[in-house]
Amino acid sequence: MRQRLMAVLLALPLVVLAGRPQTVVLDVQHMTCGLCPITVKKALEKVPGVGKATVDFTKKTATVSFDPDQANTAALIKATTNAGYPSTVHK
Ligand SMILES: [Cu+2]
Repeated sequence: MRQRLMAVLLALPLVVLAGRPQTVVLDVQHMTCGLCPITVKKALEKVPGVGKATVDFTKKTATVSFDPDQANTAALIKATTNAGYPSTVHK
């Protein structure tokens, strides 16, 4: 009984800390060939907290869902920029 209570108490903070996933669309520059989106996707998915990144080569955008407690838009932009693809938030 006591052990179960302890387990519940220990698990609680994790539940509280887990933020809702947030999604952002980035305009990505310099994607000139079909392999570029793969590079951009990989760079984004390496950022801690990023769940899913999809890159649209035709629209030159990247749609990224991430945990706002671990990642933020600036970190995502930095990741694509470091990979050679500067990006900005799509408006
Ligand atoms: Cu390319």
